[in-house]
Amino acid sequence: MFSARLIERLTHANSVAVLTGAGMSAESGIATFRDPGGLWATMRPEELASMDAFLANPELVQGWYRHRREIVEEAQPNPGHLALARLEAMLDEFTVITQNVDNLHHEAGSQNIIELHGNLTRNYCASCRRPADDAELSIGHCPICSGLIRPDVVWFGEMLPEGAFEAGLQAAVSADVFLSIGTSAVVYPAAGLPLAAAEAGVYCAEFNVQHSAIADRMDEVVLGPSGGTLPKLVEMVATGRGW
Ligand code: BV8
Repeated sequence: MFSARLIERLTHANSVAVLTGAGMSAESGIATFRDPGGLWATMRPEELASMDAFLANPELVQGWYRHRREIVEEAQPNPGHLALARLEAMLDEFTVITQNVDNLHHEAGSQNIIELHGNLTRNYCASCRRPADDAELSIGHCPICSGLIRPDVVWFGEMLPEGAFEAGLQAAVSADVFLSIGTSAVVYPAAGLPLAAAEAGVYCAEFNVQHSAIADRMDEVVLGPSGGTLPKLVEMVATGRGW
């Protein structure tokens, strides 16, 4: 399943960075974006995850995010999320760089998390930027300035949160090992992180159920659901580190 090289490197690593995508949460029952039956399979991203879509039809977009938030609130971290939190506890430096907006890494106990695309459990007013709760997302308008309430996620065409990508890039290129987990690696600038790590000579492994767009740039690809492969990996590393 995974090479002795990967176990060896993780056993002796000081610093590890991981990039996670929707596949990380598939086994928590949250649909991915581009797999058959995924969120985008029935609609195009531009239709819902963009400022244009929001301004054109705010009720539709607000309702979609409220629906996704309800799904996320029911979802639990899966053994893959828990394995990453366990691995973090063993290492001096560990960074979870996530594209996911489902809050599951936080709920799993991971500490050092960079949210590249925001977090679905937060909303704010698009005009005065005051934080808003889900009830206000349902009502749709800010009680202070009557602006539109939106989810705190990064839409297509929007900049990532200030400094998030830069922090993720720094973690990726300075790691001893970089894992790209459950991402199709088609969304930029996030998908540039595994490539930057590979360029910097970091040992890179992809964990996916199929080869992603960047698989051939990785040192190895571990095929299988991450909820199964990550706990096995971490168990072997824990043994190697005497944990
Ligand atoms: C920006 C939040 C600067 C909202 C999301 C042309 C070329 C290159 C780039 C572009 C281009 N045209 C436009 C761009 C830029 C654009 C982009 O990259 N577009 C792509 C689609 C071509 N990027 C942007 O707009 C970004 N901003 O560039 O700002 C800028 C600003 C202004 C003007 C110019 C430039 C902002 C991107 C953020 C968009 N927001 N989400 C929401 O969630 O509603 S993106 C969305 O896709 C999610 O965040 C998601 O995480 C992300 C990536 O998808 P994945 O996570 O990889 O999920 P996917 O379903 O694709 O894949 C799942 C994978 O899991 C699969 O590989 C599958 O095999 C695997 N899997 C399934 N089950 C399992 C599994 N693996 C393991 N175990 C399992 N059990």
